[in-house]
Amino acid sequence: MKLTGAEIIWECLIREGVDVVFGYPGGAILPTYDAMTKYPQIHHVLTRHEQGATHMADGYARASGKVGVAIATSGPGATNMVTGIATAMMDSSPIVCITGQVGSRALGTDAFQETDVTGVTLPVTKHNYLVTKTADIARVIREAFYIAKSGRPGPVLVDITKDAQQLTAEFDWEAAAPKLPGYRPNLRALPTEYERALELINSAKRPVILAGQGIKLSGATAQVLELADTARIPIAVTLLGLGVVPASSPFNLGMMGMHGEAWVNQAIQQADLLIALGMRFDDRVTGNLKTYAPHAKKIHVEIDPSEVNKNVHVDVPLIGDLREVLEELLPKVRTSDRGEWWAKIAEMKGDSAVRDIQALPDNGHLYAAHVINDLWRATKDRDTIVVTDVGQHQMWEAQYYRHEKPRSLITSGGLGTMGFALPAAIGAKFACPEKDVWVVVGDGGFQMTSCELATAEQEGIKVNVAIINNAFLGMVRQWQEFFYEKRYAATPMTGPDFVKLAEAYRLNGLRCDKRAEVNSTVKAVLADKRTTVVDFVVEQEDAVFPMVPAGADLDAMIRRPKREILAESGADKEWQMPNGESAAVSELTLTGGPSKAASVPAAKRKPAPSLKKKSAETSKKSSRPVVAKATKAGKRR
Ligand SMILES: Cc1ncc(C[n+]2csc(CCOP(=O)(O)OP(=O)(O)O)c2C)c(N)n1
Repeated sequence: MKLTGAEIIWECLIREGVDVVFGYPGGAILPTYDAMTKYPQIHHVLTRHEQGATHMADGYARASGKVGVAIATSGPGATNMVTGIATAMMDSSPIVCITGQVGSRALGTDAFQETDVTGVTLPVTKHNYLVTKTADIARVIREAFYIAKSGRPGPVLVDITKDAQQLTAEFDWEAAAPKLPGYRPNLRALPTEYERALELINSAKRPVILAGQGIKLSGATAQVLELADTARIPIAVTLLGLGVVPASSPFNLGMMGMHGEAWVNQAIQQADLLIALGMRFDDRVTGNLKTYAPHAKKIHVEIDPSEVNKNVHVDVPLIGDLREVLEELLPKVRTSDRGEWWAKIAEMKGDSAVRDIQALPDNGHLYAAHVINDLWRATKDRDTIVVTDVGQHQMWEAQYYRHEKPRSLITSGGLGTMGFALPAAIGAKFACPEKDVWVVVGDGGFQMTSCELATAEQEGIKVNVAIINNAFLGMVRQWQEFFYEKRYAATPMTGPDFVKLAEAYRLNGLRCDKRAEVNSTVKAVLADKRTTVVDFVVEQEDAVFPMVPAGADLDAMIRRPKREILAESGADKEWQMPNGESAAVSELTLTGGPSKAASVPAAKRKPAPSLKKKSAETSKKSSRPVVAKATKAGKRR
């Protein structure tokens, strides 16, 4: 059957099982948009920005496990996609991006809206194609889907010239089967490697499983839990691995790394064996590589051979699909109780409880951690996906929202892309319309892609947006507080009245600045059929604890001082120096955490003088603490 290139694109998408695409039209992709009208079985979501389209495709892919599709025009349309593509690449998310390109004769002439998009995206795609011939389109799209979802998933970009979309060619789906002789996504470990791994697992005294998102990607949750249960091995989880084993599992220690639990990092540093499952020893996870897990042998189970020995030297690599590897290992893993090791871990855990901000009684101030914890309580019995943005709120979400299921947390872990959350959540909602989708986002990141509220409204879908509004680029402010003597350069940030913003998009907006009202606010959000934006007005200068300073030893953490917790609750003022601190760090530890100045309830916050007038013009409810310029924290109010 002879079809135009544009028609072939849609025919291929239908055969790949695509039911929704996210995109934005323009000249070079116009033939494809024109042909779209003949294919109503695929729903097209018009985004407000091409970055939004890629994040939506990414969110769709992460929530469903299927390939997400984004479409854009040439030049600026395609370059706007780059951040979303890089985000998907870093987190192994399977998306296919289709971009229009100028006509093949105009290639290389600096034609209107011409950009060498395959060149631009080469380092941030798993693979990419420039297609100039109609007859190649079907094969390339089939290959793109195959590459995106096989082995270690990732983004593939297909750039198609306008004439290739317009001209016709024979469409034969069967004949277009992928031909990729050099691509071998299904490598297998050698039998000797299995034997060495078993020897190490069976003889270890202090083993720790490092659980990454590869467990989710290969669907190996049951096998990991069986390994932990059989050999009584504690599990430490990466940020992207949250949910791959239930938070409530007795084997799940919690999150590792820069903002991981203190005892988890301590356990890793004391381990004699690390069994790394589908994770890549990212620098946020290891801290100082020279001192990382110094006593531990390392087994690395990984589908992508290029990850093995990349950051950390491993003793036994097991290349292959995680579930298959574990199924091979499990029958030969010896049962063991490892009582001493568990006793040691329990001891390390005890110290952390008194530092938890949850130990603070409700003093009328709203702390972000409380918002997340209360949000978790209010939503835990519903089928919920939380999509976070990047910053402090992301880490508090990771610490206080207890994920029980794989794919219940979607977050930009590798690239750390602000602006990811709202569009990714819209994509997730398309993937899982039956689930509640919550966005947990900072006031900074929300403002990067808040235009996608219009997409939610136009599509009539419901996502729930919890803005953790601290009137700062909080995580950067925290680094400035800790490492730049509180010089808050370019981090105080005002925003619009978020309630009115939501209303301007014909959506629902709420504000909450009291802990006691978080629960009722969440209930009100769930009761409303529309997308709802909640402006949670929180303490401005709280910090995420613990924190491993970048490049420091994994167990040299800045901890939330006990004394603050104890002082706030009226108890003793005793506190402890953190482990392995430098003089600077001990100073930071003393000053870190919610300062007196930061403890002013939101309602009593005063705007800085120069912004007073402007602020007074807004409604009383919407007035936000504003900071005119970088000043020392204590002098701002
Ligand atoms: C696109 C992008 N630009 C800059 C950064 C650097 N960055 C990381 S966290 C952060 C602050 C985030 O502030 P906000 O969104 O308000 O969240 P909070 O940390 O206050 O929770 C910034 C600027 C980033 N991660 N992504």
